[in-house]
Order: sequence, then structure tokens, then C-alpha cells
Amino acid sequence: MNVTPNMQPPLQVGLIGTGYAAKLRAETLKTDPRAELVVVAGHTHDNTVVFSHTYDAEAAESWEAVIDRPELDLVIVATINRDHGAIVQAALKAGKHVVVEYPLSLEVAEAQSLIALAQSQGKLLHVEHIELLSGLHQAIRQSLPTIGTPVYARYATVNPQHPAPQRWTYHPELFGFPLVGALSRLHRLTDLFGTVTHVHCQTHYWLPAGFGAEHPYYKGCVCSAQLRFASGLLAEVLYGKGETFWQASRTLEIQGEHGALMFQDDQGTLIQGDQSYAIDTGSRRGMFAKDTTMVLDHLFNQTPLYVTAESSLQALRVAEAARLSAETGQVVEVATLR
Ligand code: NAP
Ligand code: BLA
Repeated sequence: MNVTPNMQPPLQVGLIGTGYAAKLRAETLKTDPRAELVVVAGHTHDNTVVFSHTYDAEAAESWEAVIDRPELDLVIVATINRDHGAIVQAALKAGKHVVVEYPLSLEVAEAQSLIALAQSQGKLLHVEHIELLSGLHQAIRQSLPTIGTPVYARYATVNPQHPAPQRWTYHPELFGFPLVGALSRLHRLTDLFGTVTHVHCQTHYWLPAGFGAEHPYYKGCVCSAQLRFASGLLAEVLYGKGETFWQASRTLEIQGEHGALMFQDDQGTLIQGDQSYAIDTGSRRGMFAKDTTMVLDHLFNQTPLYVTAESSLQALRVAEAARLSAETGQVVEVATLR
């Protein structure tokens, strides 16, 4: 991606979102002299006012009002998933560089057209994928060659919540299809193992009595997908959350021709023959700060980023194949999705 050279610091930044991701973005921007957080737009007025006051920025009435600010160089989109596509499009059209938390869009076609738009505008479109920056991912990458050709992977993330919160992450339209909203689960695997050719997927949602426009939050969901990779590797992905689960789990298992890798929470183990070795997985914290700093390094010094929007789009295609499979009960060939 070509990025405008000789940009003068401090970069003028607008932020959309006031939640967890937005807070970590703002904290890094405040401590980096190359950036200035100018304006913030949120959802509920009070939260937006408190947030902008905390970070000494202006509070805008709407995300549109942020995009309209001519002095901004960069817009960071850290709000609910449903709105990502529309905000990214408006920001790119207004000639801004854009950082967006995954997913880029809920729709493959829209994500594709946004990547083309960024290219034609000559602007950066960076889709955050912090799962790749974690110590766990670095540890997997380093250990993978020791187990020979990987043949099978299983990745389960289950998050029981009692009661399930009535938040956007339990709202079908605001979060999107489970593996679209939680795209990092698929992206971690596509980053490690390459192209997925076929997907089979089943989902189930537990709905409260009276679920509908007035009460749009589910109580729990489970999404179970089988992926066939071009390499021949088979992977199973389990994503579950809510009141219907009682045991949290975060497990990644990779079986290869010469050994296996097992990660459970922050514990990693390499198994070779009858030997097993502990693997250090480092910290899960500090990833948004790292992402933000890498974006500033990229914009000012043209240093490479750790992920491309195209690789995020490729994972989104797999997620869309999973959605279609869950809807139709059929195995879906990823290449048929344009
Ligand atoms: P969050 O803490 O729940 O914050 C959500 C933001 O969206 C808040 O500003 C909230 O404002 C606003 N919002 C809530 N409901 C809304 C609605 N109905 N309409 C419009 N705005 C609404 O979420 P988050 O974890 O920061 O996630 C933000 C983005 O980052 C998501 O795309 C997520 O996938 C991505 N992400 C997050 C993480 C993470 O570690 N948290 C990691 C990777 C990617 P109010 O509070 O005023 O309602
Ligand atoms: C990912 N975390 C996410 C996402 C959301 C949240 C919406 C994106 C969707 C997804 O991939 O599931 C929200 N995570 C939360 C909330 C809590 C939480 C509300 O843990 C409440 C405690 N994120 C945090 C906190 C950590 C955290 C406190 O909010 C703890 C270190 C880490 N969240 C984290 C990471 C990811 C993520 C590392 C990337 C997912 C991945 O690694 O695959």
C-alpha cells in the first residue's frame, strides 16, 4: 500500500467508539508525540463526554461529524461491528487513513470494495488483528516447524456468562454471524495454515421468551465449524458464549506428522514422542498499544505492518462460507464466494 510520504507530526486523529478497544487506542495516542487525538464520537452521550474529557479531546455528536473534520489525517473505527463498513467507506471517501478493529465489514462484497477504495484513494486501510500480535501466536509460529506437516487443528473458545449481558455482542445484527464478529478465531488459523477450501458449520442460538425487535439479545450461542485447508489439514473451530455454558475454555491443539502442540489458556506444551516441553506464551496484554504504534511507524517511516486487509478479507470469506453452511446445511466451497 502506498502511503502519503512526508506527513508532518503530530498526526491528527479522530476516534469512533468509547469502549475497551477505543480506550486502549486513546491511551497510546496520548503517550505518542507523533499523534494527537482531536475528536471522539460515541454512542450514549454521557459516555462520550466522559471519554473525551478523560483524553482531552473534543466530543462529536456523531461519527459523521468526525469524518467531516477536514484537518484529520487518520480515523480509528472502534465501535460495534454493524457500523464498521459504512464508517470506513465515509472516512476513505473523505481522504482519511483508516484503522478499523476486526471485522472490516459484516459483508464480503463490502469488505472487498473498501479495499479497492483505499487503493484508489492511496490511503492506508489497516484492519486490526491483535490475535496475531500475541505471545501465543508468536510461540505457535516458532514451534510449528518442530511438529512437521500439521494434519489436524482444534481451536475452542468458550465464554460462559451468567446472566448473558444485554450488550451488542449478544445482538445478531450488531455483532454479526458469530465467526464474523469473532473473526480472529478463523484468521489465526488462516494465518498459520493458509487457504481454506471447504467449510461445514452448525450454529444454535438460545433465545429468551419474547425475543424480537423489543428484546433483541440472545442468551447464548454455539458455533461449530469444520474447515478443510488446501494443504489437506482439517480444523475444527468451536465458539460459544453465554448462559448455556458452564466451563470456560481457550484451547488450541495442533497435531503434526512429528509431534503436537497444545495450548490451554496461557499454558503451552510441545509433545514429541514420549517427551513434552513447556512453551512460554508471554502476555496477552498490550496488543492494542503495539498495533497503534506499528500504524504510526508505518505512516511515518513506511515500516511494514503485521497484517494486510486482504488477509482479513480472506478470513471473512471463510466466515461467510460458515454462515452459508449453517443456513443451508451444506458444505460450502470458499472459492465460490466472490
Ligand atoms: P465495547 O467495549 O462494548 O464498546 C462498544 C462501543 O460501541 C462503545 O463506544 C459503545 O458506546 C458503542 N455502542 C454500544 N452499543 C451500540 C449501538 N447499539 N449503536 C452504536 N454504538 C454502540 O466494545 P469493544 O470491545 O471496544 O469492541 C469494539 C470493536 O473492537 C469491535 O468491533 C470488536 O470486534 C473490536 N475488537 C475488540 C477487542 C477487545 O479486546 N475488546 C479485540 C479485537 C477487536 P456506549 O458504551 O455508550 O453504548
Ligand atoms: C477480543 N474481546 C474481543 C472482542 C470483543 C471482546 C468484543 C472481539 C470479538 C471476539 O473476538 O470475540 C470483548 N473481552 C471483551 C470483554 C471482556 C473481554 C467485554 O475479556 C471483558 C472482560 N479483551 C478485554 C480484556 C482482555 C481482552 C479485559 O476486553 C484481557 C486481556 C483480550 N479480547 C482480548 C483479545 C482478543 C479479544 C486478546 C482477541 C481475540 C483473539 O485473541 O482471538
